[in-house]
Amino acid sequence: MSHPFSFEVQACCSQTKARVGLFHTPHGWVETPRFMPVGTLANVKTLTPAHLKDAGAQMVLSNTYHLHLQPGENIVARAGGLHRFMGWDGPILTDSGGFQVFSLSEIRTITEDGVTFRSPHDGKIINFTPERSIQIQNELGADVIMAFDECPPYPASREAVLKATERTKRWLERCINAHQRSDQALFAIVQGGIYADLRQKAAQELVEFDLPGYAIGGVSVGEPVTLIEKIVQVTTPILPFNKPRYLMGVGTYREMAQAIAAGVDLFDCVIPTRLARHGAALIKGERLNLKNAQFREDFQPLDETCPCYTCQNFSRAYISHLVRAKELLGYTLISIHNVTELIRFTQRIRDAILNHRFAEEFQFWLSPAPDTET
Ligand code: PRF
Ligand code: ZN
Repeated sequence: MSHPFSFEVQACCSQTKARVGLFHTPHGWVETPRFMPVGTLANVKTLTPAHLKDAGAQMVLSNTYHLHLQPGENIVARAGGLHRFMGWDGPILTDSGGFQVFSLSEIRTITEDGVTFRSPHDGKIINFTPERSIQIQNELGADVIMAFDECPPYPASREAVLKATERTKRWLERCINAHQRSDQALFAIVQGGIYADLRQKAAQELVEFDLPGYAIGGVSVGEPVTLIEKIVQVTTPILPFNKPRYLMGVGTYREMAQAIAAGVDLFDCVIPTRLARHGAALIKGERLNLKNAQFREDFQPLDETCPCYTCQNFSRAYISHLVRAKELLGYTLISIHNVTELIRFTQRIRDAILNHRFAEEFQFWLSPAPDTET
């Protein structure tokens, strides 16, 4: 396994910085730009790997924090690694755990060494350090593993963000030293909050480490969407052209289109599966709440232009019935559609870039955003 990872830019848009790429991993390639569904606990909620393949998923995400708490990385390793354990033979990416500790556990302390928190299951004290996160991710065995970073909250002072950004760089060095497996690509994460100069400084410093990929973290944490767009635009020009770029936790139509125009390749978000569990379907950028009375006798598919299994076989009336009755199949059917829809959106952008029509076809999403909170 001499060069298990490579990234080729295959085409570029002439009016924006958008590009089409192919990312090779030990478990196959990923065509970019692309949306990655989130499988927090080694499953994308309510979907089987067969559903994910049909939806066009190429790479899926999972989480170090959740898998460490249950079932534990030792069980996953004994199963033969995450791919075998979850029955997904395509590329997998694991997030490093720090962000999930900050956003999900109540009691936590951050020091230079790492993060200490209480297990929400049994109250046991758990310590995550850069070394520990990498060791767990080495045991889980995903194709792409993420550096252990500190994501400052929004809003946060410049001083606080500067501190978190500098610590993230020191933690990256520790991650690189701890990383043991050449068949896993370690991606760095650029922090820096809403401060353009801190973002650029962080990006410049992290690029020095010459890693196989770079992520933009610390966005979509409550700031106005116009700031997300600005942060992405000032960061991407500093990242290496010939390495994949991943915008963490972003998966709305507008933010993905804008970020792709700035040169981002990969996205993930829980939106499609979370909305599905609330009975909401994504249709051409809008959200349809299937619990609304108007759908009880609506015998059309969710989206007549969608090729997904749900839209080919079932009506809004049927899905509305399932969701009202809290039948589990309802959540599966909407998740199939929503995940397909977001992957198709990024696939349509990919095709448009290849056909030199991205800026025209996606003008609607590329125009300035209304000033709303994320
Ligand atoms: N860091 C990590 N994971 C993340 C984020 C981050 O900043 C975000 C922010 N949107 C989502 N997931 N490690
Ligand atoms: Zn559909």
